Amino acid sequence: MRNALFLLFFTTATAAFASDAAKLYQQHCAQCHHPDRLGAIGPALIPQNLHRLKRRQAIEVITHGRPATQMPPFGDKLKPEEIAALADYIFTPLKKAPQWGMPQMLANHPVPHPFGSLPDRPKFEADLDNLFVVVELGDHHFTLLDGDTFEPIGRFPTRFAVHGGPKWASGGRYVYFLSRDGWVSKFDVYNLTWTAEIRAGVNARNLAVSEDGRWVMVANYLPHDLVLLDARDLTPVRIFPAVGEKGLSSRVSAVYAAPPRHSFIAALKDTPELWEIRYRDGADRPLPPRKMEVRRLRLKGVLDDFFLTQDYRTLLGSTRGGGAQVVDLESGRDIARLDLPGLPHLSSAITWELNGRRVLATPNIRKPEIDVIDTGDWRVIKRIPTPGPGFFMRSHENSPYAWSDVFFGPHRDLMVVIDKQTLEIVARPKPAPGKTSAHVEFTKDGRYALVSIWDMDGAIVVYDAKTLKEVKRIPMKKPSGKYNVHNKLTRSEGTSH
Ligand code: DHE
Repeated sequence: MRNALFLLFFTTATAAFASDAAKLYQQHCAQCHHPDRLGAIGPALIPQNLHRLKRRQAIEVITHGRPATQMPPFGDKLKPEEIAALADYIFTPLKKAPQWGMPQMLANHPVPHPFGSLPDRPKFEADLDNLFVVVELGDHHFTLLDGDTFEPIGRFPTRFAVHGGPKWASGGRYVYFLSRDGWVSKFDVYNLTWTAEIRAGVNARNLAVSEDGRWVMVANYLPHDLVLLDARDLTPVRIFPAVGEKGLSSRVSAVYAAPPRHSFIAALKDTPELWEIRYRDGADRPLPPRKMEVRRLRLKGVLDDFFLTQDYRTLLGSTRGGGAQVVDLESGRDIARLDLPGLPHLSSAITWELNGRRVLATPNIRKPEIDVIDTGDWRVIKRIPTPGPGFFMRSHENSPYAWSDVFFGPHRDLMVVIDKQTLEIVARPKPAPGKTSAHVEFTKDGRYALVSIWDMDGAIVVYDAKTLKEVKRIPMKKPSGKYNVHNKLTRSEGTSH
């Protein structure tokens, strides 16, 4: 009886507490973060979008605000227990899955500069084939960097929490960005301005652009779908609900463009299927969106992350629970299994020639090793021990070295440089002792390697890729990835695609 009374009291108290938090939310947060917490000028406040934020950090942000953003402090308006209740509230799952279809997308689709309305000549002088986009997570900006002088051409605000590689397209004139909250933003490099945006989902994974510059495909966790956009002004043209063969609705792990196949390749996260969606037919004629069909490839296991070989005939995917599977994209068959412990970060893998064979190297985000695999017979030929697990790997056709970070663990301020022929670590640069260093990208000629110091008081450190000596340091706010237009558009073997 006492227990039942206590339970009744507890349940009633919790319900009252939750409803108080809901009221507080509507009063203080809804205007910027959306009445249903889906995000508006402020980010979405639902567990799916917050999983990199800890509860104590949420309390800190509500109390003190977020510098360099429009988030004000509430410490003088709300009591500590009200702030704690709000923090709990935003980590509470929504009662109903949010609706995000064509009407919602079209209501969130500003087009400040319609396609074709801006001049076709760049406003600045630089080698247009050696520009970098550098994402600065610290205050949600990106810098357009001249890859010859290493001088910034401009710095521009982005949506909150851009994730994944922004995609260069149309010979380097446009770049497409995606935020975790599902905002796709198109930047015109010639005119140094954003031309169109759309919110294509509530919680998005990544986007891909077709090689003809015609289509953008967005992979979403929430809702469960792929969204096809007209790349010119980001008008949504088709939604592909991510429903597996057995009727199970699924999140989409990621989508990539496969240029020689004229298709998008996507992996489903909750059912073992890979999808291929072609945008040109067998006679190489463009297909209208309604005729783009989903080709389903059945897999033995669900893929979290995957890598497409340089010829786009084969896919190597990491399987939940360890190991990796190799899929032949033509036949749709599993052709090999690999013993890769931990969680290889395959979207960051690179390849090169070694003794006449093409090898692939991947960092591992759970194990302190880099695995080198022969792509001819899919044998692991070397496991290179590293001072900690890594996130990103890079090289360049003109460089004898492959670089990886050591993103996790006590040695996160180190980088490792591997000789691509001996497979030995030959240097361990420490660009900023005590600060995480990560993510390398090379200039178009491979002469310089750029490393991010992942810190609010951070920088891009430029190394001579041959002597491994530092040549320049450009201050930036928590720079994450950087993307060289030439290396991306030529699909360099040393970078992600
Ligand atoms: Fe990423 C790329 C998934 C956490 C920074 N990350 C990608 C891609 C995928 C992915 C599928 C490829 C997208 C593309 O470029 O088209 N990332 C995941 C995860 O599943 C994971 C582990 C958990 C999650 O939160 O989703 C994850 N990623 C992170 C981070 O915590 C990082 C370090 C900081 C952040 O921005 O949130 C991070 N991911 C990046 C970066 C890239 C990326 C910088 C682009 C790499 C590149 O150079 O191509």
